[in-house]
Amino acid sequence: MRLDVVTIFPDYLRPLDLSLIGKARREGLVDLHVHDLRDFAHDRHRTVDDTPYGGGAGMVMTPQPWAEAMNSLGVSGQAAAAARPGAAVETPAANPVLIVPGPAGRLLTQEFARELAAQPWLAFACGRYEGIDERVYEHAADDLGLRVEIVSLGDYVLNGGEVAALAMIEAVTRLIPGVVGNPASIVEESHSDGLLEHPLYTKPSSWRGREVPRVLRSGDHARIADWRAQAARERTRARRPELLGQSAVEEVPDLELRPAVPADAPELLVLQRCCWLDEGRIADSWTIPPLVEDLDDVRRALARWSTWVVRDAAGRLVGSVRARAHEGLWEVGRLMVAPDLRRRGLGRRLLAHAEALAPVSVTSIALITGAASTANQRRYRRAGYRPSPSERTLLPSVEGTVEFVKRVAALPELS
Ligand code: 5OB
Repeated sequence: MRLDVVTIFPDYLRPLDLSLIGKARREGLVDLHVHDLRDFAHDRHRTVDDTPYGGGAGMVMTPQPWAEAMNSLGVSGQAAAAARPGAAVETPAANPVLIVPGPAGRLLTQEFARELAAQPWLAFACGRYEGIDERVYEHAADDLGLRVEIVSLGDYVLNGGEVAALAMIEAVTRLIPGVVGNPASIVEESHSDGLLEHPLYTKPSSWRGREVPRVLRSGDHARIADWRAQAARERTRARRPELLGQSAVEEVPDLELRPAVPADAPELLVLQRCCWLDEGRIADSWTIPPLVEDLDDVRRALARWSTWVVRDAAGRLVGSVRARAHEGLWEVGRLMVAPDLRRRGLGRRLLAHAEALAPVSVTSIALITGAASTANQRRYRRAGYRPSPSERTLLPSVEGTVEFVKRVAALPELS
């Protein structure tokens, strides 16, 4: 990824030479350039600001040095044509996304950071004083064809964009493959599923009279995953209750979960086509089974799998999951939730329901998901699943998918 930062304080960006990002730069994963805005001011005092039209306190950054700085980055002029209405919406790869840190911008979230991490080129314009002349943004968007994003770190004021740009560059670059050594540590952290992270413990198990929770020493990975999920919810409720409205896990209205019957088949077909459309787009494949099956296929599957459906209070079929015993393991599949009821924990509940109905002798629960479906893979990891090594999968392999497995303790048969 190429990164450019334009600032009147290039020294503020020095920390980027250190640590993880410095290493990523040396390894060629990040190509970072810091530019001094004053190099593009031509008067004796290298002036970059002036008083605001309409009056008011403070100073405003003048447009000319910004235009020249952007020009020096090699932003290609002909891209403007591509940005006109009706043309492609995406910034052409030859141009950067222009990020202007500012408290009046769009909030930087983990989801937004992921989107930015997929860009080949980001240019940061760090403002000082009261802000930058509005025509700089218009020029960048209309004349240069750039996607312009004003981005805020949160509802507080800083003296300038530099510290915010540092935070944004760290949040984004650590998501570039290879920058952080262990990809699992990216998946399993705060905010990756919209909740705060559960508490962490390390040795010693007893310290100044304080014990590590017993369950974490039990070796029972299913119980540990449940405990951590519960602790994450409690912590989120206490510290960031507003996140629960978006991600949350208990605030599903009364929904009835029951075994599917043959009469559910048409609605299941509609829901699966709706739900797997995104998968088709991610995988760029329109031949995946849930998309191409017809009504008879769905009816036949109901006879071969244990399937459960959820209906809302009005009777609409809004979720489903299925499972079957397959050579000593429990295979779970077709986990789906209607688009308007996502991020409320319904999928998690459906999955837990399918898991709870595994035969007592089962020690592994297996499922497949799209090889490129990172959001789904994150959910399964959160639920205690891990990818199977590709040479040791338990289920028949399906092109374009990866297998995830969760080990569960075999229960003693009741006698
Ligand atoms: N406050 N995010 C929150 C910010 C901010 C101030 C900034 C830039 C980003 O510059 C003044």
